[in-house]
Amino acid sequence: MKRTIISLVFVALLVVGAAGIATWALFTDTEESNDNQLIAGCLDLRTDDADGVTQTLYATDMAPGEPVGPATIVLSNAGTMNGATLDIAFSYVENDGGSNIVDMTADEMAAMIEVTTLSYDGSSLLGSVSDGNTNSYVDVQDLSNADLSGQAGLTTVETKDYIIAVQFRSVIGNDYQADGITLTMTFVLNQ
Ligand SMILES: [Ca+2]
Ligand SMILES: [Ca+2]
Ligand SMILES: [Ca+2]
Repeated sequence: MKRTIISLVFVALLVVGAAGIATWALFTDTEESNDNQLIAGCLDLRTDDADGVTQTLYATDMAPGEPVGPATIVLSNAGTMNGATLDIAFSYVENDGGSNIVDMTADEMAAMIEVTTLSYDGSSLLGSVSDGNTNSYVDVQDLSNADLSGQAGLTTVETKDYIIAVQFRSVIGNDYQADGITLTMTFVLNQ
């Protein structure tokens, strides 16, 4: 319910001064505001217009040199408040296939998956990822150590494309057969 109460207050002041006696009559208009609601706005980050997407990149039986992607995720903000910044983070866990004679670690496998495209809102992020494992190319292991926080945010009306493509390195030993990882990409929208 929304109410507005208006009251008229008659004020009479009697001022006695050296110059004599003056009488002041003033009307004051007071309005009251009721039912004030203070409800926090919200940020609601969406990936492809949903709360989370799975299997953006999916490849089994990857062969040396095989590209995967590019895959696009459309990021949007379905909340009521604009988001000032967006953080992007990566993590992975081991997810090996069967008949794995030599078990390479998740880190070793991630280092063999080169990131060939990584862009947000039309700008490449590859330059922001350092080659931490010094193998001379940007790979998924590097992504997991990269600080990609503080990207431009999302207002409630805009969408921005996030694009990623990877490629299994073409020169890779047989020990990597049947090894695998599951990569998780996390997007956080901040006020
Ligand atoms: Ca493994
Ligand atoms: Ca690297
Ligand atoms: Ca193996």
